Amino acid sequence: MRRHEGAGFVRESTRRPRSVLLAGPDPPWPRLALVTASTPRSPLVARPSHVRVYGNDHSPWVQAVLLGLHEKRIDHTFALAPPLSVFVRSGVLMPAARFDDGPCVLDSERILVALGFSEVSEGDRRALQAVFGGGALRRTDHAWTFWHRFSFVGDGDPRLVRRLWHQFWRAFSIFYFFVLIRLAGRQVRRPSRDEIVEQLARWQGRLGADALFFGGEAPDTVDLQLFGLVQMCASIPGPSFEAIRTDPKLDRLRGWISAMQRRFAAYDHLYTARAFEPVCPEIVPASPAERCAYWAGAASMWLASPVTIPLVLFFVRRVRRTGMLRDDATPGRRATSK
Ligand SMILES: N[C@@H](CCC(=O)N[C@@H](CS)C(=O)NCC(=O)O)C(=O)O
Repeated sequence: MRRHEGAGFVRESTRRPRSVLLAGPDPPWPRLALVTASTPRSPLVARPSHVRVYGNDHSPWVQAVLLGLHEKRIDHTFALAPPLSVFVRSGVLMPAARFDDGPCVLDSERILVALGFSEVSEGDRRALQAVFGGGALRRTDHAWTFWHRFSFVGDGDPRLVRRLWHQFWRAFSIFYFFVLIRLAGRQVRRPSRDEIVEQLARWQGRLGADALFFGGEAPDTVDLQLFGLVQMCASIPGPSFEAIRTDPKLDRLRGWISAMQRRFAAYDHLYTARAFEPVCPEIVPASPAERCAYWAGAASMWLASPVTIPLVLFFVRRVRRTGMLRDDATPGRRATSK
């Protein structure tokens, strides 16, 4: 089980805690929560006692949330398949997170802001999306590699039966992304290596002269999302990962990756563990039983394609029509309820 106990929360424990009744609209945690004093860059936040994250750790946005929870030492569990009520509302859209007994919240930035990290500027959001597009579009270049790499992702539920069910059912999300990327690949031009390097070089140019992180002395939302993107690229290595690893113009970016890797050396979802210094423990792969359940799910999704393809198209349209993929961090972002 991937579960992290909430000890040693250095960044916030050094501040004087202040008990405040939480007011204001739409908090992702129950009202009357205890909140802590915070810096001007991070709004008042509650410290949930437990967060349940739904998604797949190949997703950069799921990675960003898991990294944020790790950074804050917040107890959390990770499930590959959402509950049915969340699936009905938002399909496989990930990440979704449940703070204690509150409603499920969508969108990595929204979740990270609720955890006390900063909002991202519109320009940074677009630049992150550009890196995402460059990496994501190449993921299905080799169909077998795509399906096979996903088979190793483990589920965090303590009960075997639930883990097997999650593995079987999450095959729908892999099927969904396979169809979506293949369809998008027909409509969107793939960036060349030079364009990928240029996008990444712009990011490294943003690092302050002496700063270890984009957030300054500690990682902030942009660090978590960009490092999440690096993890996505490493999870199924393609041209973006090759550029990140080897391009001579990206030395500073690699320095930042190493700084992040040092900070997250004990993190459970590190796809770059062996690719960058310091070398870290590799991810524990799913058990053979879980992988069998995943492959049974994958076969079922293909066999049931007269049903599953229309279901994919239904959710692709629904997610876009209802604005669930919106990029801005202002109010109006969607949260699915229980
Ligand atoms: N802005 C969202 C983006 C989330 C997102 O794009 N998630 C992808 C997985 S990497 C997804 O679930 N996409 C479903 C879809 O595009 O329909 C966030 O930061 O959470």
